[in-house]
Amino acid sequence: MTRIFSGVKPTGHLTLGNYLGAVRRWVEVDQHRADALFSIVDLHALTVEHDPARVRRLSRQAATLLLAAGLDPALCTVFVQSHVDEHTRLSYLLECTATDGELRRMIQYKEKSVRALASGESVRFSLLSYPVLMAADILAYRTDEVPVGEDQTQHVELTRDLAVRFNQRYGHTFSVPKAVRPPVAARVMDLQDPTSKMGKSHESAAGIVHLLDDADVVRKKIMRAVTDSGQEVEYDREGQPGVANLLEILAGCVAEDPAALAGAYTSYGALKRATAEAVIELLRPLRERHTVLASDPGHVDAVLKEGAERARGKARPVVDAAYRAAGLLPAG
Ligand code: AQP
Repeated sequence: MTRIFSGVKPTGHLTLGNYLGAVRRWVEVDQHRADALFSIVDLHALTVEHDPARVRRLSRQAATLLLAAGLDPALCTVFVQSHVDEHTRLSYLLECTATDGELRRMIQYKEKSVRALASGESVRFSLLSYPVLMAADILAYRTDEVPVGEDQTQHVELTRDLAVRFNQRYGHTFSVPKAVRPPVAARVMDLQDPTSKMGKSHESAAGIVHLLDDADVVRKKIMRAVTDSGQEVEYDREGQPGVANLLEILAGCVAEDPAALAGAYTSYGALKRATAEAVIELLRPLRERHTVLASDPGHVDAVLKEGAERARGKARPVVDAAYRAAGLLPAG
């Protein structure tokens, strides 16, 4: 059976980008067709300045949102990364496989280290090494497919390279995974700056739709979205990035083609209104289920505990095999 692994980082409140680019596909497709593991990758949230209490809060909130979105613990495994030690155990072996040069080429490292330095922070070593931990997250489960948004493609490429290199050096140990992207809305852009990705840890929330924003807030953010100087509604990512982003969001919500949708609107205002209402309708059931689940944190904790046990059971034999292959003496 195909094995799938993917995750979300508790660095902020989950966004429409996380949902359209990743989570919706996990819910509607992946958990039904494969042995799927979905993780709150909390260790990755420590690579930049963070408030411990906030990371804890966001981790539980992310888990609650994934269940509210429709991940079903009877069909898939939902767990917190730091509850399964195999991820960090394997990460060290992969640090011994990766090179300094290939990690410094990672786009997210370049962007986030510049941002950290600009705001007077030091750049944590883990920001450089985190793609290796991500590779460990994936390879520990002999994952075949990694459903992610476009921004994570480079990290999955690195994971593939590390798997191939390790297998060549020490014998076949890991499956070589591939990234799988959603057909539309693989990269939802910030509504105020449609040339940059809608990211949950961005400072200004004006261009970001959070999954828990109420209907009025969603409407306001979308009606104030930056559009382009032209008049026509055309799907042109280069020439009209703001309009193209709205068309992709609308297309993602109603499962249609963005270029085909463009012809149905004669003004930016009408496109914004339609997009806002489509997003509100898409998120309504998720928000309602979140309210119910959030009132029962004991249930969410129990799901996470059972998920971690299941994940551990799958990862341990793979990581033990990698340790033996690399020449480490078994503990007995
Ligand atoms: N804007 C986006 N469009 C499409 N997909 C997206 N994803 C994230 N943002 C978009 C996908 O969501 C999944 C979980 O993302 P993540 O939690 O690993 O974090 P990230 O990719 O680093 O995204 P963020 O929200 O921008 O976090 P910060 O701001 O902390 O860096 C992934 O599959 C991702 O591709």
